[in-house]
Amino acid sequence: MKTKERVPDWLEEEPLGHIERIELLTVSLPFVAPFGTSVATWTCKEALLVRLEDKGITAWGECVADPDPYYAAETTVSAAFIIKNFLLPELKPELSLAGLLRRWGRVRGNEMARAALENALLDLLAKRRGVPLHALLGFAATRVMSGISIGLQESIPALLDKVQEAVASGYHRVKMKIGRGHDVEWVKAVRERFPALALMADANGDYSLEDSGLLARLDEFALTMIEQPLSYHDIYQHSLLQARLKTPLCLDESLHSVDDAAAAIALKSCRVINIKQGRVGGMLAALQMARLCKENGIPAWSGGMDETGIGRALNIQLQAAPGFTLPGDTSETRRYFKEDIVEPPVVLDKDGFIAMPMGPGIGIEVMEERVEKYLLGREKIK
Ligand code: OSB
Ligand code: MG
Repeated sequence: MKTKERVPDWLEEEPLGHIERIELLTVSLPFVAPFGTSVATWTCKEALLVRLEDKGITAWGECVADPDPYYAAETTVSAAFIIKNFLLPELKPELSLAGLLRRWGRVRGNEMARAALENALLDLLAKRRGVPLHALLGFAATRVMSGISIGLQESIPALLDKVQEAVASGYHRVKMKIGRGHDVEWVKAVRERFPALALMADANGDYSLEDSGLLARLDEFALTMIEQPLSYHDIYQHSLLQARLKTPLCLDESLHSVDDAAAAIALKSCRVINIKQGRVGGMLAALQMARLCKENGIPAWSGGMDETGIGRALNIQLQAAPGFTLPGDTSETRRYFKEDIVEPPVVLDKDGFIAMPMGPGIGIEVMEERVEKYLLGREKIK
């Protein structure tokens, strides 16, 4: 199976050049409502941001790690540590981005830390050329599909209200979180009320193979997929489960690289793949993964990590690439934050699509006074 692709010339050839100022910032934005999953309930979005400044250009990256290791092993603090001590020291003006990524090859794991810095550098390169990121990467799109991920709710009526709201907003598909004690009855209630809805469920690894019988009961509800039913570090057991279910499985947190995705495809562990650029090491790795999926007839979609507008903009830019054939977890800003740190907010058009930001780089503007307002800490590296 092919897992490598030729990189664009600019990526190999263009030196990254001098960067005047490099900073790491941590912000915490309150959510409009707590986001509950089988692994944690988050009441705010704490995010590590990478800020680069050079000749009047400001570029940004957002690390998708949470402050805790409940969804993934990396945290905001571990990512800052890795960026400062192992990734930034490799950055030299004469290196191209591809050259830098090769030097990062010694660093194992820590994909979220890499992604934050790689994405900030990509934003800088695109802004220097005055082109949107998707164009720099060789893609074109004017809009992308939308999808919403509804957290675990207090009761089935509360869940039905949330789904109703999402349907009224025009989302192209709805994902509901499930977990032990919040599964068959909850999915059944949503399906009975919304018979034609494109609906899926995300368990965040709450089940084990012994639950195959229970999970098979979900087959009758025509879910487009079940996301990560088994452990966050399993690929193999998912292949055994997939063989027992009619519903397609989708892997999220157990795929950290293109090679992981290749293993999952070869083992038939899933029929769909969730690509989170932040989880797999950045935009370039995400594009390789999308290409692998496309070559193997595996539909892919862009996941989300409740990002601020910076990470959300990256996810939208990414979806201009071929391979992202399913709606992602890309939702309107207002369902996460009363006030975000970027303008303009993400909104759905009358057909439920999200407009591709056409400004240079990630295409949106970071409101620095709001970053200050939600700032937990700021460290100037250079
Ligand atoms: O499993 O996809 C997940 C959010 C945080 C951590 C893990 C997940 C999620 C989501 C929300 O489902 C996606 C979003 O709205 O950004
Ligand atoms: Mg998930």
